[in-house]
Amino acid sequence: MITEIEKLLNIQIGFEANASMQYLAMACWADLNGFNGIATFFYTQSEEERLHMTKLVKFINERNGEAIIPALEKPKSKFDSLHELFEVFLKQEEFVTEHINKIIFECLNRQDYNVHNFMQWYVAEQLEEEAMARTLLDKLKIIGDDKSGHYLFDRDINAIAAAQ
Ligand code: OFO
Repeated sequence: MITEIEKLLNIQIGFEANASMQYLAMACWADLNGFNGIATFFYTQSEEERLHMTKLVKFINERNGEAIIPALEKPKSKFDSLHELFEVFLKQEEFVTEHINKIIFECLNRQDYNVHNFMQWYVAEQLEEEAMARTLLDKLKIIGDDKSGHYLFDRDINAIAAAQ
């Protein structure tokens, strides 16, 4: 594997790991604030990000590269509102998409079509996750400060996410 691409994939391992921890912290916040549906949603997101990380680790190692497991950043764990919680979700996904695009760009630049092919799975995944984060944030904007709206959002979030 081309060294520069391997470096970028290793950086991506860290981003996926940090996303997993961020969503775990968000699940905890939701749990503590009585939003059980939202907590379940973020526990699931956290697990998914961990799988994205592992997929990269295995891919690098299987191709004679060396996956490097990085230290984790401390995630944000306090949120002022549901709105802020989901804003962080969307920003996190946008950040990851940006780096994935960078990897794709470098793959094409350096003609590494194997990694390019592998990364298409991440491109599709990011499209889905960003769309979901935007939909959820849009719904919260409509709900505003309405407490019963928050109650229904919490009750229905996993169904909304599954329907995406
Ligand atoms: Fe790893 O899928 Fe989003 O961030």
